[in-house]
Amino acid sequence: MSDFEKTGSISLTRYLIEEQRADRISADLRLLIEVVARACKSISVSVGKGALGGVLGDAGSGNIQGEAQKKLDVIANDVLLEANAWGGHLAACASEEMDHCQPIPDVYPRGNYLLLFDPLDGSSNIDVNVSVGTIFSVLRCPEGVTHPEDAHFLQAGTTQVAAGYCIYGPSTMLVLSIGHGTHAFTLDREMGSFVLTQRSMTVPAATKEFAINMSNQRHWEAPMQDYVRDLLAGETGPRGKNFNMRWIASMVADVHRILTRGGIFIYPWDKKDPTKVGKLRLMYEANPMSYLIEQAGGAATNGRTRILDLAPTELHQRVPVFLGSREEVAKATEYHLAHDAKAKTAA
Ligand code: P6P
Repeated sequence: MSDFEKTGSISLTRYLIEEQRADRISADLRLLIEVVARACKSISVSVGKGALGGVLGDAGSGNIQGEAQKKLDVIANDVLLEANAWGGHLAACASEEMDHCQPIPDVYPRGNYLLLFDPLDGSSNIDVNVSVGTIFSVLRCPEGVTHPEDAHFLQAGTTQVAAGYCIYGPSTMLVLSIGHGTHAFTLDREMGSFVLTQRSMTVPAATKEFAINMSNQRHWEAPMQDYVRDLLAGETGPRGKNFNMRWIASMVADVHRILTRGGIFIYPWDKKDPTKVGKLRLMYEANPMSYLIEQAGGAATNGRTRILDLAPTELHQRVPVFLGSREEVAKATEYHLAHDAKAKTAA
C-alpha cells in the first residue's frame, strides 16, 4: 500500500510546511523548493508535448561540456532561471548549460542559497521518448557574499541542505531530500500539485542488478574489468549469484529504479579521454544523486572515496560514479582499493 493510500493526499506544500514547523528547514528553503517544483511542472508540460510542441531536436548550440544542446535543454534551463530570478530565495544559480554561475540581479529580491542544476539530464533520450529529468542541489551561500562567483559553489556534497530530481516519465515524480530521508511525490496533473506517494524510500542493501554502459568495457581500468568480469560469471563465479543488467542512459531514470528496487549504477573512469576523470559532473549530478541515495540507506563512491566527501576544485568537474545498494557499492570499491594496495606494494 503506497503512502498515498495510507495517508491520503499530503501535498508537497504540506510536507514542506510540516518540515518547517519541525524546524528542519527554513521558510526560505521551503519556498525555494516550491519554486523549483513549479519550474519542474512547467518543464514536464514542455517535455510531455514532444513532437507536438516543436521542442524536439537540437538547439543548434553547444554547452561548456562540448555537447550539442537540445531545444529542451535550453528551454528547461531558461524556465529554472526565470522561476528563480524573482523567487527571492537565491543568491545565485549554476547550471550544466551555463559556463559560469549567474548571480541573481540586484533588482530582484535575494536569499542565502545557491542552486545548482542539470536542467534536463539524459536529453539525448528526448527524441526517442525515453524518460529524462531535472537534477538539482542546494547549498548555503557563504556568509557576507553578496555577489557569488563560481568559487563560492565549490563546497563538498556533505554541505548540501537539499537535493532532488524530477523525472519526466510515464508519471512525473519529484524525489527530494532535505536531510531527513528521501521521499517521492507524484504530480497530480488534474490538481497541478505534487502528492506524497512514497515516504522514506529505502535502497535494499544487496542487489542482483547493475547499470553500466558495457560498450566502454575495453577502456576501463583493471579493477573495473575484474569487478564486472566477476559479475558476469554469475552463480558459478566468485560472486555466487547471477546478475541482471539495465542501462537506460538517463541517470535520473537509472537512479530512480535503484531508489525504488535497488541496484548499482556505475559510470567509471575510462581511457577514451584520459584527461576526463569520468563522464558525470560532480556538483549537479553526482553530489545530489549521492545525497538522495545515502539518505535512502545506500552508498556512493568514486570507486575509492565517498563522493559527498570530495572537495570540489571546478564548477563543471567530472567524477567516476558508483552508487546504489550499499553492499554492492562496497564490493566494487573494495576491488579498486585492493588493486591500489597491490600496486603500491609492487612499486
Ligand atoms: P552514455 C546523459 O547524457 C548522461 O549524462 C547520464 O544521464 C547518463 O547516465 C549517461 O550520460 C549516459 O552516458 O555514455 O551511456 O551515453
